[in-house]
Amino acid sequence: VEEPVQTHSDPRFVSRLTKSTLALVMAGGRGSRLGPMTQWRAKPAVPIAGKFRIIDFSLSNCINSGIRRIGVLTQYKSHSLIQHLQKAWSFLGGEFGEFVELLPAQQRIDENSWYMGTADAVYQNLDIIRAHEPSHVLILAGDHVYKMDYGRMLAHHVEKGAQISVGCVEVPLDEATGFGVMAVDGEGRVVKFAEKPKHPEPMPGRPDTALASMGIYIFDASYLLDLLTRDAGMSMSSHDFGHDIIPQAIKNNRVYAYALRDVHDVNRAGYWRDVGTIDAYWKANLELVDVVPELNLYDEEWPIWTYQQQTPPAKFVFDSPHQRGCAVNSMVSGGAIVSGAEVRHSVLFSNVTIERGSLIEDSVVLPRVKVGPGCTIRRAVIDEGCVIPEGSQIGVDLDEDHKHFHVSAGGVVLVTTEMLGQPPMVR
Ligand code: ADQ
Ligand code: ADP
Repeated sequence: VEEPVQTHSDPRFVSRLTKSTLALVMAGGRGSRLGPMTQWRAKPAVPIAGKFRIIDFSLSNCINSGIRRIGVLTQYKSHSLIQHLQKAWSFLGGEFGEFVELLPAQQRIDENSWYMGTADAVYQNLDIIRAHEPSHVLILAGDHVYKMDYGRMLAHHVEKGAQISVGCVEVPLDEATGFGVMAVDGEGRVVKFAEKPKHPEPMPGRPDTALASMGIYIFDASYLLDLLTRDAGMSMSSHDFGHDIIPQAIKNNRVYAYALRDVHDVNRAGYWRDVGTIDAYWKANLELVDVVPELNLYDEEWPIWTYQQQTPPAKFVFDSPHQRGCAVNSMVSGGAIVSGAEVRHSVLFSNVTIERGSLIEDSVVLPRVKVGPGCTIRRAVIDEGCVIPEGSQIGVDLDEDHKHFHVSAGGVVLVTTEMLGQPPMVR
């Protein structure tokens, strides 16, 4: 067991903390607002940004922060997620006490129950947590897209003498009802916490803004064990961090907020997206195509790790005198072939093929999609493995699209294999 860490005067202050922390990534939720996209896979396994899966962001943040003991709690439709974790994240083999460990819903405690709320998911793994003897437990969501140095949050936690820290971010008031909304005192201590309130409270003097929980928490390990054991015995509890544990804890315990963004600190600029809806998912992908995107995937100091299939380079073929093979303002992944077609302001994932005369605009095209000749696709998300027949018009006439596909509130058309009458191709 590590020496207790106290102050910044210890040169290894942060590295001691990260080393003695166990991260638990919650990857079992359904992500139901993504609708048909999560019919075959858990939300953390949804492909994003050309060649990643959503969960790669939280896991990369851990590695880049120096937290290398990680458990991933899986449950719902986890096949694709587990496959990805095994291919991409098994390099921490345990030799140096470092690991990415799968913690499937395993009915360890009660044979009749799968995980209920998020706190229950952690409670079911209590003996595993105990065995690792961490000083702190960092609880993360596997379905957020962001870069964050958890080392700074741990340091803040210890300096404040907190028992729990809650990561938070300012959000527009009209979006706040989807989050845990909190209020803090002058010292940053959380004094109010309402999970998904109907009428969220704005921040003092900021009528259009609310302080939202990112759903990520640091706990002193011994304190977490106590809290969860107590919560498990309460029949009225839904065993959820946002609904039960945090609102209860602020009454008697030292719960502090840690802001992802801080206007006074350039190192805390903080990009964060909960890509919970089709519109948010579409937008988060296309933002990456901006000349200088808010989320820089090319940052060598904070690499996002993933599994990469071996693919040949992307290829652009000039098909006939009138038909170009090109992509502009776009990201195109390996194995893609754009033949006599045009791609504008779009993201093409691995092994996508676009045939002659087709136009793809403002769209997100997932791995192994085949677009036949003469198609127009605008403002769309085309799910993994779809085969788009010759001459299809998607995102051109939304009334027509409504009949066959899923049209989001923001007018983005989602096409899945199922809607095309094709077998699922999710990997
Ligand atoms: P939600 O995101 O709505 O709110 P929830 O559905 O509990 O919370 O999911 C949190 C994370 O845990 C997700 O990554 C999900 O996949 C995962 N998860 C859910 N149930 C699980 C289970 N049984 N086993 C394993 N993993 C599970 C939360 C907080 C809010 C906060 C938002 C920010 O409750 O206060 O504002 O996150 O997005
Ligand atoms: P940082 O300093 O945070 O690394 P940069 O300004 O260097 O950010 O930009 C990050 C990435 O954004 C670059 O690696 C590059 O891919 C892309 N980028 C930035 N400016 C341009 C530009 N003018 N044209 C095309 N891509 C750009």
